[in-house]
Amino acid sequence: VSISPKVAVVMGSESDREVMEEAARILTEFGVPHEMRVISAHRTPEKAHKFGTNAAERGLQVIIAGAGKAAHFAGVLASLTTIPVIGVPMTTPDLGGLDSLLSTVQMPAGIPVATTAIGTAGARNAALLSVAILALSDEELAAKLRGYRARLREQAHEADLRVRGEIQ
Ligand code: RP5
Repeated sequence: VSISPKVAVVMGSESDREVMEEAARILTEFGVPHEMRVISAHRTPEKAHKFGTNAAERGLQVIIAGAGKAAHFAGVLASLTTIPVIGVPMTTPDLGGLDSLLSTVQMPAGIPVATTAIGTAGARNAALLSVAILALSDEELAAKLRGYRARLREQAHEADLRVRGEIQ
C-alpha cells in the first residue's frame, strides 16, 4: 500500500537534484511521506500547471520548490494552489545564487513564497519548515522536532567543550 505524499520536493532541473535530496533526506528522517519531481515552469509549463492545480486534491500539504537562475518556479506553483510553497534558491555558477534568491523571494504581495537560504542550507531548512507546518496538527511529529533541536543544542554544547579543551 503506497502512502500518499504530504510534502512534494520539486525542482526545475535534474542539476538541482543533489541539493534537493538534502530536503528529502530530512523528510525521510522525520518519517514524512514525500515525493520528488523534476518539473519546470519554462521547460514543462503544462506539467507545472497540472501539478500546482492538483496539489491540494492529491493531499499534499506543503510544496518545496527548488530552482536556479530566473527562478520563477516556486512563484508559479504558488499561483496555482493555496497550500504553502517554500522556495529554495539554487546556487548558480554565474551569479552565485543571488539571481535565484531574488527571483524566488521577491514575490509581489498576494502570492507568498516562503524563501529559504541559497543551496544546501536552504534545502535542509525547507524540509524542517515543512515538518514544523505539519507538526502544528501532529503531536508525534512536534515531539520529533523538539528532539531534533535538543540534539543540535547538545552538539553545539559539545563543540564548545571541545574548543575549550575540556573534552577530546
Ligand atoms: C533552472 O535552471 C533549474 O532549476 C536549474 O537550477 C537551472 C539550470 O538548469 P539546467 O540548465 O542545469 O538544467 O530552471
